[in-house]
Amino acid sequence: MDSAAAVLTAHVKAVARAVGFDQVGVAPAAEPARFAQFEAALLAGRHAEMSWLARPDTVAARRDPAQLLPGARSLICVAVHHRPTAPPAAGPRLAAYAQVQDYHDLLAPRLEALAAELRRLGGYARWCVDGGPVMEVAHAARAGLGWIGKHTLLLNREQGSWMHLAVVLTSLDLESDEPQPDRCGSCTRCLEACPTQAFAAPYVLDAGRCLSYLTIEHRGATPPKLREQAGPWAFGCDVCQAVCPWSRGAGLGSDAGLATGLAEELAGLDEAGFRQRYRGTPLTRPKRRGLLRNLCVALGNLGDRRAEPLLVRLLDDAEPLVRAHAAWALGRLGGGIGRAALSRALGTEEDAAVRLEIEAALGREDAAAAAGTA
Ligand code: B12
Ligand code: SF4
Ligand code: SF4
Repeated sequence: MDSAAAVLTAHVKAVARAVGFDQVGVAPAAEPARFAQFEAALLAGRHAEMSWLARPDTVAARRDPAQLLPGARSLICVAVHHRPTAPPAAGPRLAAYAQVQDYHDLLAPRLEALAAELRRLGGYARWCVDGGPVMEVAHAARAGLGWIGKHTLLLNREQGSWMHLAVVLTSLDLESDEPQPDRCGSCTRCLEACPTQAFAAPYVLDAGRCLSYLTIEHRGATPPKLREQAGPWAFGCDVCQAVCPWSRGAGLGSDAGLATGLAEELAGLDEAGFRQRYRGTPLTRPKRRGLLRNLCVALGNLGDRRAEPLLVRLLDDAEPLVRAHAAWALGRLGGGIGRAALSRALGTEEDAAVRLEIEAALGREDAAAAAGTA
């Protein structure tokens, strides 16, 4: 690479830092390393119901960045850090990143500013954050921002994996950075700590078992077999990141009290009111009904019977998905108020799936009573 390219690259990196990125590196606009594993994951159905990952046009774009920006030569990979700072509050848990402004909105103006500079320099530019068909983790690793951990996320020695990634594609010819060595070594902490055993192998995630998928992307009922394993997680999950030695003892994600009272508040809002109230935060992605579904599961798992009156109220919610999970949670809590409400609801409930949940919840209570634990 000539010195003109080196000067141009240094300038572009300085601009990236000036507009607010914590890290920046450059990778060639080429097929990401181990693309075959990505295709194998799709073939094995490890993307669960995220069919957009398997759409032929997006697979082609993930393989070849020039499909997104014809003439693309370089990828500018950027990261913003978001290490949690406070210990988690009691109650349902939200992933650390969900407690601040949606990172997509936070990053968009910075990415646009960087792209505008690239255009001013005579290149084409296009940016993506998260939703675009770009293998952000693989390219960021190639650009030297960190290495891919066994938990499939990008991490480095300074920040662990507490960062969000984005990519700016450009036709400018920039100097690529050197990748970092894999520093996972013989460690397997993230694989062992996963509450749902979602890792089929190191570097291989079975998304359909991951709580992040189940609480954010999945639209239907939480699979019954994974509900207890979901523990307190109501939106996303930080376990595999938090147990990593490179996270340097950061707490298991702070929720700054946001989740406390969230279920109460949601119970009193309709979908439109919810969207209005939580606009600009990531919490709107699963919609009100999905978030309440998750909160019911978390409240059931937390075992605090003070949640019973709220769950009884949710047995009357307009959404069958919410009623079904409120029934499950009441059955799991096993309290008298819940039992009476479940029996009442069985007399009026018309949705077949919800009836099944109520019957299962009452059955579980009978079993608990027989064992003397109710
Ligand atoms: C789909 C998706 C999900 C899915 C699936 C995740 C997954 N690991 O595949 C779900 C909903 C489960 C999810 C969850 C989370 N996600 Co997500 N997700 C994405 C998204 C949109 C696409 C990822 C993808 O293509 N997955 C498909 C799989 C098959 O691809 P892959 O694992 O990357 O494939 C590569 C590896 O398999 C690798 N490989 C295979 N074998 C080997 C062997 C070795 C030795 C190595 C090194 C590599 C390797 O090669 C493949 C090709 O390059 C990206 C954004 C993007 N556009 O890239 C964010 C992204 C990966 N997610 C992110 C985050 C933060 C999360 C969560 C932490 C959120 C949370 N707190 O709840 C969790 C973490 C769960 C986890 N352990 O991965 C960040 C990661 C930041 C970082 N530090 O890496 C991203 C980059 C979003 C962003 N812009 O910041 N996510
Ligand atoms: S985010 Fe949670 S559920 Fe998903 S792989 Fe990591 S530890 Fe497992
Ligand atoms: S917990 Fe261990 S294996 Fe997992 S990403 Fe961190 S260093 Fe790698």
